[in-house]
This record gives sequence, C-alpha cells and structure tokens, in this order.
Amino acid sequence: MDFSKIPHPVNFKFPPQGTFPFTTELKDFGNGIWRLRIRHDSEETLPGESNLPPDEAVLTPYFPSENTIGNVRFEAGRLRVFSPQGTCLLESAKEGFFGTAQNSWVMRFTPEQKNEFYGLGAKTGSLEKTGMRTQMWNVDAWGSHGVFACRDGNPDPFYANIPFLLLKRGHEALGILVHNPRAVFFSLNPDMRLHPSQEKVEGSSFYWGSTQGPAEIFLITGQDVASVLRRYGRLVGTTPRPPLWSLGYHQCRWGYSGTKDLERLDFEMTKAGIPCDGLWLDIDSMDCYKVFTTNPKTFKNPETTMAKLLKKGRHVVTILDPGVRDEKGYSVRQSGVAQNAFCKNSNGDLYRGFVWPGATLFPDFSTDKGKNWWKDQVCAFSKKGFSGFWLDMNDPSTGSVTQEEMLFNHGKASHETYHNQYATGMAKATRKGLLESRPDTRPFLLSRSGSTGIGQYAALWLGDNFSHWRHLKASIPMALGLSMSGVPFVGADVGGFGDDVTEELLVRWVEAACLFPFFRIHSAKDAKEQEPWQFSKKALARIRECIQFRYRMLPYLYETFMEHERTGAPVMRPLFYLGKAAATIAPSHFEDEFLIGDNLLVAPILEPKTQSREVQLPKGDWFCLADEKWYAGGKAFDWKLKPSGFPVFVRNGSLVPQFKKNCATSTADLDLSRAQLPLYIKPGFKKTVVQEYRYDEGEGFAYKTKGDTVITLVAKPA
Ligand code: NBV
Repeated sequence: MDFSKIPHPVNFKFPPQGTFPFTTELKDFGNGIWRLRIRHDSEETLPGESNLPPDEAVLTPYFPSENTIGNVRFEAGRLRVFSPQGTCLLESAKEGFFGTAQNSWVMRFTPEQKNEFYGLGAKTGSLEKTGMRTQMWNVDAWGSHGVFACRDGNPDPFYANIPFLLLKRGHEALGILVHNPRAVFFSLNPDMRLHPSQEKVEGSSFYWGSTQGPAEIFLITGQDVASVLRRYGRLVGTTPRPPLWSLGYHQCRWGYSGTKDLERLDFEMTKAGIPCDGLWLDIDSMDCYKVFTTNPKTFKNPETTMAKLLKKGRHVVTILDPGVRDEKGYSVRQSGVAQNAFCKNSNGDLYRGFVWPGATLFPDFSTDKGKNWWKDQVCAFSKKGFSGFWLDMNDPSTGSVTQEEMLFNHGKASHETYHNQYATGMAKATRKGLLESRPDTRPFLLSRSGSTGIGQYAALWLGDNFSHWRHLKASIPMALGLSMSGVPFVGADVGGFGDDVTEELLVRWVEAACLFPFFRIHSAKDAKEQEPWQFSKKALARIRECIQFRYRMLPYLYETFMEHERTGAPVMRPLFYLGKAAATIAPSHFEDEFLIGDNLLVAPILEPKTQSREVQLPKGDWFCLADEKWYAGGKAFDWKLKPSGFPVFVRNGSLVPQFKKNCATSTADLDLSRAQLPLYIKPGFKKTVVQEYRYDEGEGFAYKTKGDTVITLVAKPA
C-alpha cells in the first residue's frame, strides 16, 4: 500500500451540471443527525463483494432531543449543510459534488479558509488537520513505516483510523462521519504542488471518498463543538463506565513474564508508597508466544499468584495477540481449525503470517464462528484470574507477510472489506468472553487499533512511542484527536516505549499524563528500566506525588466517565470545547493544554530543563491546585514551577469531588461515597453555584437498575 498518495477528483467522472443520475437518500433522524447515502452503480457490481463481512460499527442515530438542530439540503446534486445558527458550514463544490471512478467514489466541497479540522482517530502531527491528505488504514506503525520514521517523523496512517471529521468554523461546528470501514481518504486542502516554485493547482482539494464500499455519510449538527461531539459520541456508542480500578495507575514493561515480576512490582509499589491497581504481563508470559497459554517457567501457578495479588488490590492484565501459532498439537490452534475460526487465503487454505510465535493463523473475527471461538478461549483463560486483557498487534500485524491474501468471511470477502475492523471485531469478542466468565464484573480491555465505535468495547493507547520530549508533546494532540473521534479512554505509554528515558523526562511525563483518562507506564524490552524506583529519591518522590494526586482526583475522573456514558461528551477535551470562553486562546495552547471534563485544566511542562511555561486559560477565573492561587483567564502568563506541584487549574464555581490526600494503596481502599466535595469559588463571586456529585459502586452493573447516587450542593453568594 502506498500510504502517501490518495485519489484525486481530476480522475473521477462527475455528472454534467444540473443532472444527478444517482439514487440518493437523505434521512433526517431528528436531533441534528442526518444520513446521506448515494448509490453508485459500481457499488452493486463489485466482483466477489456479495459476501460482505459485518459492519462492526453499531450506530444509534435515535436519542432524546437536545432541541436545536441544523439543516441539510440536497437539491439537484448540490449539498448544503447549515448550522442551527443558519451558517452554511459545508457546501458541495461548484465544479461537481459526487464523482466515480471504477469502484471508487468521491465527494468534493467548496473550501473555506476559516475551516478548522479535527478528529480522524489516531493521527500524528498537529491537532488541527488542515493541509492533510490521509487515508484510513490501520497499521502496525513500526512494521509499516519503520522504526526511525516513527521516532523522528509523523508517519501516517497510524494504528487506529476513524473516518470522523470535526469541522469547526469560529464557534460553530459540524461532525461528519463517513460510514464506510474501508480505505476512506480525506483531502483537507493540501498543497498539491511538488515544489513551492510551481503555480498553485486550481480547484477544490477539499474532498473525501473511498476506493470501495458505500457512499454514506452522517452529518451531525449542533449548537457548538460540545453539542456536536456529544451527539457524535452517542451516535457511535459511548464507553460503558469502566471499573474504578482501571482508572488507577498501571505498570507495564515488555519483559514482565510472570510470578516473580508481579510479586516484585507489588513489593516495590508498597515499599515506595505508590498506589497502583494494574500489573501487566507482556508476551514473555506466554509459552513460546502462544496466545491463551502461560509460560511454564515463569508463570507456573497463575491462579494462586493472581488471587493473592487481587487480595492486595492488584489486578493483573495480560496481553492477547490475535496471531495463533501454527503448531500441530497446540490445543488452541486445533480447536480453532476444527471450528473453522481462521482466515483463509484465495486457495481456500488457511492464511499464514509470521509474527511473534513464527507461522501464525489469524482468527476471522468477521464471522460468528471466529468471534464465538475467540470468545470461548477468552472466557476459559480469564478464569485463571486475569482482570482484563491487552489486545496488541490487532491492526492486524502479519509480520513480514503481505495481507491482501488474508481473506474474511470464510474466504469470501476481500481483505479490504474488514481490515480496519479487525481490532474492533477482536475487542467485541473479547469483551463478550470476559462478560461470560464474570457476568457481574465490568470488563476492561486495552486495544492498539480500532475503527468507528471501538470505544464501546475498549480503551486505546497511542501505540509504540519513544522516550523523547517530542513524543511527550505529541501525546496530547493525538489523545485529543482520538478523544474527539469517540474514544474517551485514551493514554500514551508514559515515559515512552522505545529508547531510554531520562529521569527528567519521566517525571515531566508522569506530571503531564497523571490526569489522562488511561495512565500506564510502559517500556520496551531493551530500553532502560522505567519503574519509578529506578530513579533518584527526588524523582521517585515527585512521581509518587503525581500518582497520589491521580488517586485523589479519581472521583472527578470517574464522574467524567459517567458523564461520557450518559451524554457522549469526551473525557479529555481540547480547550475550544469551552466555546467562547476559549476564543482568545492561541492555537498552540490547544496542543499543549487540555481539559478533563469542563472543570480541570492541565498545562504540563513539556520542555527539558525548564522551570516555567506559558499558560493561557479560558476566560473566567481558575484556581491553581499547586500554589492555591487564583489566575485570570484570557491573557497568557508565565507560570513558574512550584515545588508543590505542576500546573493544574480548577474552574471557578465548580465542584471537584476528590479523595483525601494520600489515602490509598489501590482503589480497593477507596469508596466513592466517601469523596470530599469541595466547591472552588473565588471570593466575591456573585453567582449562586449549584453542582452535583454522582457516583456508584465503581464496579458491577447494579447502577443499571438502581441508578446513580446524586448529591446536590448549593452555594449562595455571601
Ligand atoms: O508485546 C511486545 C510489544 C508491546 O510491548 C508493545 O506495547 C506493542 O505495541 N508489542 C508491540 C510487539 C513488539 C513491538 C516491537
């Protein structure tokens, strides 16, 4: 696959002006959700496409009204989309809107200078995507782009691709979801010239399309960015509230292989006074990299080890790679073959790749057989005592072997039809397996890749990054991009995966990430050890404070996940989510500051050898938790690092439910009903403040029948 190029409308056929020979359906679902579907001839006659695999995206366009809606008009082949305020935010190009070329289709639009673009899943580079030319194709980034390109460049595409675009113009916004899981491409006004000395290329280069599959888009209108993202969140399905323990701190390393590592981690965490909930095992915990096995040398009695650790509040999460070692006599392989669960090639034989276990077979998650077989393996394996699973290499990575030969739906569907959905299919089946083994426990999954709707099943991490300052900085826009694309539970490998971390970088990374929705330190096998106690006492103390701070803030973080589940709002938010209050913020600060919910703002230090940074807060007053002073929003100011902490600010008039300082060794010690409920109100504030705290047990499904407990606080001006 040549990732750097995408089709161009000049090579597409557009119907003559005033004609539109395609059957078109525009459906208004109410509540600002619209669907436009154009039937193009070639779609019906694709060779071998009569056995399409399922669409893993479960879209729910019907939900209770938020009242204001926009307007979508499609007349005589011309599309116009209006915001509720009446602004035309999207208009088809005058030169022609819908074009086809063999099986491909394209939709072309009039560019507008003031447009900003966000979303598209996991993308490297800046948060705002103008100038981008990209295609949706999940890759194993190091395998497809090379390690150096990943370390030093901005390779594209990356692990998780979601064809959702947030178009923002001023304070108005429109969401666009291309409902097609294949290699959808987007052109967001890139410079088409080979060299700047050339003349500019005429015509619109604002378009999207696909090389195959339905020409179907969802248009999501709303009053502002926040309401569009909420609607989109519910359309693609929200993340069910996670178990509280999964919001704790997780420690991982490629190399952790069993009992000794787990016990050592528990011992060191306790000794260092660091709260921790998740202890992770990587591929060395398997027997010869065989999925659903444990290493007989390093992990002899998994049940006993994990039961003991769980009593201490430590949950063990292990890795599941989809590749199944092609070894006769290996029971997992045998049962998969017997149940016809694996992908085929065009000869009708089993498709083979070469990944960690050598020659590997790949479950065909596009079939019920494949999904059910995997679900059964997960169900049986989890009974050993794993609290959750880590779904790696599910892009899928096939090592040194090309993937076109990997077919789906029992060899009847081409690779492209399901490629991007592979990880989502795997996550669905794994979640089902966990639920079947423990029906009253909330499943926890972390996945590397994903497609539209993956958030319903798994958290995502940002894949293999490096212990470099550039990668620390990059983690904010990438996590925000995913977050806006419907994946709220996101986090990076804290400290960086590849290369050796320095003490300073790790400390700053922990400060920056300790309020990310997902928080895990992880490192590669040949990199320097990255556990907090591998560094100086001073660094350890700082890291401990940050992790303790995360535990203190858990009631707030958890409540933000509950809000997401209910409303679709992302957990981690760009500053412009606050609308007009963020109007004067310099775009650079959308990249280096972020919000958790509406009330906590983090402005981490992202440069080496610095004791200060420029901070710009949205309008209003903000209370800094580090120096306990009020700061005015609007203008940028220089914030000097305090010994007492890093820059985290609370919005005036808000409630940040929290635990007492340093009160836990893990979430097992914590009870959400005992959170403290401080209101942060600047002296002299003239408004009455009404705030709610919502909580539940932090585990299980009783909330579904019982509902949440809600406490309302009211503070009147003195
Ligand atoms: O299982 C080993 C690693 C894992 O630690 C990492 O987090 C994944 O992204 N895995 C990739 C396979 C090898 C990567 C070079």
